[in-house]
Amino acid sequence: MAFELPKLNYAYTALEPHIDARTMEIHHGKHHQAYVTNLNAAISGTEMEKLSLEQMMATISKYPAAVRNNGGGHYNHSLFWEIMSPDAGGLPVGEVAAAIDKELGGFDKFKADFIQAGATRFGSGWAWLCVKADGTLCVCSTPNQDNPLMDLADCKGQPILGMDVWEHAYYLNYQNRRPDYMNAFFNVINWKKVNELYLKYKK
Ligand code: MN3
Repeated sequence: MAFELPKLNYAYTALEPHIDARTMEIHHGKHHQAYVTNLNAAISGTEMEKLSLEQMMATISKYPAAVRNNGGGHYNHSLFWEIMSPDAGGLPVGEVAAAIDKELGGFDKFKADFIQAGATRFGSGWAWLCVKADGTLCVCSTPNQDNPLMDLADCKGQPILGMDVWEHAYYLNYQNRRPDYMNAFFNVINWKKVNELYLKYKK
């Protein structure tokens, strides 16, 4: 079964002024669509067609670079659209808020560490908040379209929040100012959704 570009739950304009409509339109309609198209082309007619995206990530070291890059791109962006919302921002809610306080030193420390993870990712990549195998939270980053579900990743876990720090995520509005974009991203984080994912994946 071929993978498909997921629809957004909000309009391209909905995250303004933090993320502008033109960036959203190109990011979703062009970049993410290209990952989906290229992933489908890479797995067409192979055994990989039978795998779920999660199964593919877990054994990604066995597969060609096109599957790693485009499969990761499809997984990462699908999560990214879900954990943003126009009526969002503010502080974490629910059980994930308590876990951030207990395990990551509180919201301010988490935010600083998360932004630091994005800022120190040279070139392109992602910053993550993950649930580790032992059920605790961690902050880390991965290069390119890798993610912590991949068997070859340096940091492993189930991502429940991801921030895209590729230039295509912010360049039209913020040019080279990645820190400004990362701070603005905190105004659109859908903490209700992040908490749902935390409850789903925490052991
Ligand atoms: Mn992107």
